Amino acid sequence: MSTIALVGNPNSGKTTLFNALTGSNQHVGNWPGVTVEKKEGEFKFDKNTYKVIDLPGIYSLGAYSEDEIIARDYILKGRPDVVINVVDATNIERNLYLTTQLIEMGVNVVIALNMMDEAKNRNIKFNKDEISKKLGVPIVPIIASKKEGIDNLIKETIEIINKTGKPNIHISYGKDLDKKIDFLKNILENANLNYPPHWIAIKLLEGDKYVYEIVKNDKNLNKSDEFKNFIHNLMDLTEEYELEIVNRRYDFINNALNKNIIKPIEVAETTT
Ligand code: GDP
Ligand code: K
Ligand code: MG
Repeated sequence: MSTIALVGNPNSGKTTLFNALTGSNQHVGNWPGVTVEKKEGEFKFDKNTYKVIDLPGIYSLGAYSEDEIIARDYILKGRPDVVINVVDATNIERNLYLTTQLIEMGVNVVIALNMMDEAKNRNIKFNKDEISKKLGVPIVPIIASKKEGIDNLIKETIEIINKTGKPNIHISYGKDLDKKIDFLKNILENANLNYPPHWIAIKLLEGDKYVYEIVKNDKNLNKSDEFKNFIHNLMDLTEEYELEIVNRRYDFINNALNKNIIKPIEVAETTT
């Protein structure tokens, strides 16, 4: 059975979409070891059954909260066939920050651009196809609360499930960091770390303690002096790297949205 994970910011409409997809065919449990709620359900399409998982709402995929760790561990170890990234159309810039991190994980992503009714009310217009092309991710507009666009979303999702090959979307973090990522990636590729090397490399540069421990304790990793030195010096530099990585993710988003989103100029509040 293929598995679909729903990922998005809190209040983007994940649970509403989950209900629209699975109807009453769902059950609630807990993630192992924690009290965070785990919702699983199923739907049928063309005689096939698809499993759907509603992941906790998150803004990022770091290791700062239990919710973030649950989401990223599930995406990387549970290996869903596709991630539906629920994006609030009225707040697309901020929501796409999470999308950049899904792209970094190298997983199959489809964006469900939700709250299209609200976006329309606020006169926000998208050049959806151009944004999709720039991000390298398909975008399906939906109104989860009215069950609109769900059929299109299911079709797009199944198309991705049936497609062979991994997505290959390139986010540049600048010449210097890209070089460091490549250096780490080459070494990490020869170990069997259960996580994609490209992702681990970025997380190390961001100073992710959880990933750092995995790398430090792995016995199969060929720790050359060059590598050991690199890792040893890393912790003093990650603050700077982290900031640069955040900025480059936003560059990637702004480049995709540039000229492809029209918003009315927000009227400044007056205090007269
Ligand atoms: P979650 O935190 O991501 O699970 O978000 P929820 O599914 O709980 O939705 C948050 C709120 O947004 C709820 O009040 C929903 O009824 C509402 N909502 C969900 N989808 C839509 C939509 O497409 N349009 C509008 N206007 N409201 C929506
Ligand atoms: K909620
Ligand atoms: Mg929810």
